[in-house]
Amino acid sequence: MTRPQFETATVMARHGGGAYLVRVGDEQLTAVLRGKLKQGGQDRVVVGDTVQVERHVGSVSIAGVDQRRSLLVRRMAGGRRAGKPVAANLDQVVIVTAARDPDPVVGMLDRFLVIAESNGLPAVLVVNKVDLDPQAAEALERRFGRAGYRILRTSARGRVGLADFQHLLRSKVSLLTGPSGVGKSSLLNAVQPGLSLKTGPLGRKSRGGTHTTTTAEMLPLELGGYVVDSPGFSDVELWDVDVDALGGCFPEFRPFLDGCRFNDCRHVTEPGCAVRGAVESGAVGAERLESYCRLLAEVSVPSWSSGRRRGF
Ligand SMILES: Nc1nc2c(ncn2[C@@H]2O[C@H](COP(=O)(O)OP(=O)(O)OP(=O)(O)O)[C@@H](O)[C@H]2O)c(=O)[nH]1
Ligand SMILES: [Mg+2]
Ligand SMILES: [Zn+2]
Repeated sequence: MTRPQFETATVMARHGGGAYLVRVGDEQLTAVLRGKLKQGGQDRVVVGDTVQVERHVGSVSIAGVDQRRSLLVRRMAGGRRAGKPVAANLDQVVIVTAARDPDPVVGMLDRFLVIAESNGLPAVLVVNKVDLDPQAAEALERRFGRAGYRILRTSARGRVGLADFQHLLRSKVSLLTGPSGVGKSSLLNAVQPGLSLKTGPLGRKSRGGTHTTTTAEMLPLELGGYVVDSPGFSDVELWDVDVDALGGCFPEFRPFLDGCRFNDCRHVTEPGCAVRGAVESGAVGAERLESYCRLLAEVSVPSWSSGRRRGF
């Protein structure tokens, strides 16, 4: 008997029923989970995974998953204990917002930044549709720039900032996320027209759009690297971050965390809080502390409690 010949492949998308679109070199194949892997459930293999595949006559199977460099996990508080893996082996999270149409919701952007931070992934903000409202971009730049984030201004329609956007994606594995209708797919089409991603007008049903992109799919970029174009969120589910780790998910708080009088300071009402002190001295933005407090209230509620809806 000959020994199985494994080939290394990258998982590009998940079809239903334990089948995945994988890429071996330049070849795209449909592969199914083999034996033992199947028992782990569908979450055992996610977009971005490096897997070992084996070719058979008429089929390809996934025999193993390589160790992951990173894993973006979405945890639903009060739901299943284990988080739902979204994508593996990401280098960065690119959070896209629009300057207008839909209007930016800063609390939602804070929430996404925290998710990236809590997963140990660098995050970059892209403000798209600057053609519609350059001033909105400036306000976002001030707020998030002060928090230490890099912000790119783009217009897929007006072809603004596309070289920077390309440079951001080059040779990296990026997750593109952000509300529905902000132009994530349009931006990708603008830097690589061959992708021909479906884009759509804003839906009337919800302010957040109608979800033109519906599944996370990894796309190879001609400039090198991959990008996962994920469906936009109109309502971010609660991502459960450890209460004690939340402060550290706000990069501009970090220099002050050791300065609080109490080791377990939550930066809410404690005396001698260095983070609140930094807000008073203007080193940290008050709005970011407000976002922090709102998220803290969410993650502090016991998981058995209901009514964990947030206010935006
Ligand atoms: N004015 C303007 N409109 C844009 C720009 N980029 C995209 N749009 C429009 O915004 C709408 C939504 O764009 P999409 O690319 O489908 O948005 P998306 O973020 O991929 O949305 P989902 O797939 O639903 O998450 C489309 O009508 C685009 O033509 C831009 O830079 N300026
Ligand atoms: Mg899209
Ligand atoms: Zn404190």
